[in-house]
Amino acid sequence: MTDTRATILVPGRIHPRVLERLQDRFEILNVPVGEYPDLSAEDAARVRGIAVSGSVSEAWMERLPALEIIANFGVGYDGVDAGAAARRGIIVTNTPDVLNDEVADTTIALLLNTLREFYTAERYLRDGRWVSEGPYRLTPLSLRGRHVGLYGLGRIGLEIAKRLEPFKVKISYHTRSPRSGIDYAHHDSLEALAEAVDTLICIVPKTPETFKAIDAKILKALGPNGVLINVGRGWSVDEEALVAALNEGTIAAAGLDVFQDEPTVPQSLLDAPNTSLLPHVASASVPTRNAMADLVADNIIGWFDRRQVLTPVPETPVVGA
Ligand code: A2R
Repeated sequence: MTDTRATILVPGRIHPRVLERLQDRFEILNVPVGEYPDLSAEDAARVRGIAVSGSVSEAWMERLPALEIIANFGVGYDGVDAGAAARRGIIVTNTPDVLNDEVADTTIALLLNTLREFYTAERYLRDGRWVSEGPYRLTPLSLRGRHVGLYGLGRIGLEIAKRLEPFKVKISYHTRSPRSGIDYAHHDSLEALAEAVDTLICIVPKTPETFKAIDAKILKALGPNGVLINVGRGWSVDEEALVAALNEGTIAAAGLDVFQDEPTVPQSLLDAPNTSLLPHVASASVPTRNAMADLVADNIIGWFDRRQVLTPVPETPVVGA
């Protein structure tokens, strides 16, 4: 069945390619982000899909009685109340896999930059200090001899681990269940992992269980040579504890691409020593964001053309029955 003129709601902004792909086939309604959709009852009754890069609460679902699918731009779909959607028989899709390589590449770059201070060294050169003051300082930190722990070894975590192998570091991980067919040492708890390693990479989703999971205790366990890299969600790190750990030398350095309250980064974190801070750019290249946009569009088109989606989230009801 082809169902070409279904109405798709877009709250706030989304990658332009999503709109380009959808606008010929669907009626697009763009509304501001807010507590409830800013729509007449008549328009609300026509909405059958949402394409979103942000959040969709149950309050939105309640006001959209014909809603069938929410297509989320991003692998992390914590902004969408997927449990509520499932209860209402609404499908939720995300954009897994197409960003694994980009995020893994960025993670390695962030790790190396945090250890070897390339950004600061380049600034030194550009400021003319190489000429006036001589060579840039030897970096106290190096990847040599490190033991890297992955908190999360899913689609992205595994790509990070594979990239780490040729760097000749030791690799271990913590997940709730050990991943089959993997030789890296599994630790039953995050604390045990942090005790065992000196470099911790966070790549877990935002869930109630992962809230501020990396706290003062974990940072202490990581130790004075410890380096924290976060490319998952800012939610998983207690930023106050991290600032204290950096200032007090409880750990050596941190590289962060994600923050608790984006785009605001606390001044205390900006002022803390030995950090490399990026504005949530891990997947932010033109090719990768285009692939993510295509997957959002393909999920919506697949649903209205064939009642099939490519990448439903695990909470979503079984489709096509
Ligand atoms: O725990 P497991 O066995 O389900 O392993 C998953 C792990 N994980 C956790 N590990 C320890 N404690 C938890 N409470 C916990 N919750 C989840 O995180 C699995 O190894 C990994 C998630 O893998 P995927 O679902 O394949 O996600 P993907 O595509 O790697 O992306 C991870 C996150 C996204 O949710 C965004 O927030 C961010 O990266 O871009």
